[in-house]
Amino acid sequence: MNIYRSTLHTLHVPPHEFYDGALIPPYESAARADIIDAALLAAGYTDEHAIEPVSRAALERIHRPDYLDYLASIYPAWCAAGGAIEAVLPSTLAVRWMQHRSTNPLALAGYYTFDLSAPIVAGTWIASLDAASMAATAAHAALAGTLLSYARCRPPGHHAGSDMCGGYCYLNNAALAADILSQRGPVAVLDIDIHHGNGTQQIFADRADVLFVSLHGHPDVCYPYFMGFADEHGVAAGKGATLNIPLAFGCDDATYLRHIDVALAAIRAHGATALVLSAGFDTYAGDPLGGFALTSQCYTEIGSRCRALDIPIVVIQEGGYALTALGDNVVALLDGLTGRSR
Ligand code: SP5
Ligand code: ZN
Repeated sequence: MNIYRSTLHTLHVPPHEFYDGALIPPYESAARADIIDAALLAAGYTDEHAIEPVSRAALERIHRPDYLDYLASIYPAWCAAGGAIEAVLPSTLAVRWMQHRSTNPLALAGYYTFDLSAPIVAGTWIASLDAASMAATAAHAALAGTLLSYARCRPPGHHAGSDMCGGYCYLNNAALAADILSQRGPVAVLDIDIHHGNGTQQIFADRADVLFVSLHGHPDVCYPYFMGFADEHGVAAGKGATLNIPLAFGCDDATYLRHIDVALAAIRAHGATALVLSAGFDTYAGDPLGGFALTSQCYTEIGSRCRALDIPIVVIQEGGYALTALGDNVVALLDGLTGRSR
């Protein structure tokens, strides 16, 4: 199994996030990556590979050029325009009937952001590019014959849409990997983060070749609230290539695995030639941003059922905030994917 990780993520240090109206320390922190790295090492998952910088052209296939320019340049522009030096975090968002695209940096931030949990600091762009590069490199390795890769992406990506950041996400690492893999034939994204992968769904909504399947907390009660319902099937040519499986809070291993089998049946029916596993671990029983009750063993079982697909798999790190268990849970998933028992 190829492992992709680096230390550039430490340049992305969000100072805070708004959580249901409260300004709190960010859940999505550099400590998460450190914990995962330590667990990978202790478990013997050490087959690290070099990361190739992702091309602008590859990014432009999933993100709008103006959004990429925004991410790359907004921090200094925001500060120069009088925004707080702590971070770019707009207090006015361009919603439904307010869509004028201003050139004022203070306004632009509200045009390209859908919530208050994706602050941009000086190093956010470099860190995001690095995470995207891991995903792209892993996808290229899969095209060249590597059966399994794990990209320890930070910041995560599945909430980032074609032109919006939010939910700790800026560039959509999983979508980038899936798009690269789609050169070879139909692919599937299986999103197991507890939060619906709204960005990934939006990016692929009109594509028939990329199946997006997600198991997540029911959006009536779970972030991101406005997307992820079972009646969203995709649009235009993509109709039928989106499958949302919203689940009630309290979901346990047995219930979850029953629905994983539904997801895997859809992936087989799609004829997927490769799988991108958008792997969040906030479904874990102890997760502060979760609401499900999965055990560590469940991740091993998810991994082993994905392995049975017998197609190349690229694992992309998404959420997971129960710090004491995060490392063990990542290793548990990888054990299932590699067929290793401990
Ligand atoms: C990548 C990822 O996992 N992003 C998640 C972003 C979640 N943002 C926090 C949403 C706050 C929801 N409030 C929960 C109320 C339950 N006490
Ligand atoms: Zn999540």
